[in-house]
Amino acid sequence: MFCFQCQETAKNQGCTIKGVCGKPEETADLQDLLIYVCKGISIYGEKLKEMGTVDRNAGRFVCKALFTTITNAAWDDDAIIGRIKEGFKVRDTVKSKVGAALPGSIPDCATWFAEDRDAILDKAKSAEVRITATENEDVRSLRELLIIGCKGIAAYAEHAEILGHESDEIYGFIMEALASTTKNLSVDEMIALVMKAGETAVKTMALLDQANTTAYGNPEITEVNLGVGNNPGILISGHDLKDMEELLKQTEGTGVDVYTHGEMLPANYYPAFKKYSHFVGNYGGSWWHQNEEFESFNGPVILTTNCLIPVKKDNTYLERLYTTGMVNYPGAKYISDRPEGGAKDFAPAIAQAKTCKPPQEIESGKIVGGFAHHQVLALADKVIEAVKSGAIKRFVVMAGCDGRQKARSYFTEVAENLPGDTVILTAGCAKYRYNKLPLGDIGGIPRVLDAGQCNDSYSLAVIALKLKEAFGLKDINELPVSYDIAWYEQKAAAVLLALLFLGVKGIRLGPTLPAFLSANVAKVLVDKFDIKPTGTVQDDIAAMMKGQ
Ligand code: FS2
Ligand code: SF4
Repeated sequence: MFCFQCQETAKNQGCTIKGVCGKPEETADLQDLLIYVCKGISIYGEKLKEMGTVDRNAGRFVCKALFTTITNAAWDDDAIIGRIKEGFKVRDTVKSKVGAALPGSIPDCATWFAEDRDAILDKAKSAEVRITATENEDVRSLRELLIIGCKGIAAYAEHAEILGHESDEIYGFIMEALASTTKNLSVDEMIALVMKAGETAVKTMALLDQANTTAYGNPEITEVNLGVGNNPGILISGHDLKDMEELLKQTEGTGVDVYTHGEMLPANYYPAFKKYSHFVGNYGGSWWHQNEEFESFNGPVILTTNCLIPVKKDNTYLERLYTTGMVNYPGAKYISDRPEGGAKDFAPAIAQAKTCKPPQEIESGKIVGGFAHHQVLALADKVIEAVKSGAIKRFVVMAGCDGRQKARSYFTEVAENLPGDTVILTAGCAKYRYNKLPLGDIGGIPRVLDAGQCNDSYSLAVIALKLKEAFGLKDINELPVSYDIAWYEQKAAAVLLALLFLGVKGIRLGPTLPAFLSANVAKVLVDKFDIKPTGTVQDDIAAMMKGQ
């Protein structure tokens, strides 16, 4: 195996024996093979696009497949093999639509086929399927930066599709991008595709924002309860709001309460969900605390997307662990896709919840969130006035992911030590490093404004663009906004590319720069966008306060 797609990769170089995340070699190889098959589909998909059609079914499949390979999502080899086999059928269909229009030599990824499990496992082990099959380090870096960005885009596109919002442009680009990694392109052509991935990431997050807010209303300022009630509960984690909707409907009146975990916290901010009295609040922190928190929750836990981490030997919650969508785990119960026009069936989890003890309280009190673009823009006059009067000197965007590494205490310390006239804009699970600190407010504006999930980083971009307009500035970089981004997995890479596409310069990225950036590719990003690694808390705060 060779995997370097997340921030915790071994020695910040690559996992080669087993993932630091716990991903076994065989699973990693199968995920690479799934990408390989998607490249084959994309070769035909790109040609079909040139002929004037984007095959939506292929676009949907490729998004699901890329999402499957995101860190901490799919752990069940049989499920990944099933998806590989499904990929052959999708490829055949797109190929038949292209007909004889594809001349020249076709790469192996577009023709290789196997029925047998062992043959699939053998192929997964072969060197040609691996990331390291691209020998030149810089070419590999640019290809993988593109694929990793596309994984994030694909996850967001999949969420939007579930809510009935799709875009041929997004599907078409993802296939163009995957197909490009089978060609010998110039460095400039590869960089152009990476930038186009940033543009597509913006469009995809906008589409998802539209999908979420059309279905569930605009997030609004909300106090979220951190304590527990006396009823048994179901804990729902991940990013899928449609699953949240269906679970709330199906649990209503059953005596079973619903709590969010991790990236599902922002569901508390949506009007369509707040109306349910059995939706009690949020339980626990970010994804990497789950071994303890799922244990003490006592009731069923449903993972709708990443991040799901391996169950430890002394954990007892596997028998009440449910997965759905792209997430799977050996021994956990899988909730199947919704039938056409129907809903997923959460009945087994609800029935099990009734036999469980109520959650054990691990904290109490409330936190405030719900500052997506619509809510912040409703407060625009107040915010602009606070900036003009000097009450707010600077905004610091601290969006992104949380993770296990000790060095991430940097983000808590930055939040604690930023001057009292600064406001932190956050989104994603990075927020758990500081969203429970008593940081106060500025004239009623909380000093931590949580826009929502990692995809809601889009909201932060909308807010920045509106502020630029309100202050009559030409360049987004003239705003009193600094970016101190925490990354972990591939959606954060898509968000980063989106910010670069929007012209944001001087982003600090930590706790380490991605291993998938070769020295030369990192240099291009530094020279072009002034990206820098996070440094010490004091130096970074001092520099940010000077607008550096
Ligand atoms: Fe956090 Fe994990 Fe949101 Fe990432 S829960 S690191 O997948 O997508 O952010
Ligand atoms: Fe390693 Fe991260 Fe890949 Fe897991 S996802 S194998 S930790 S690089």
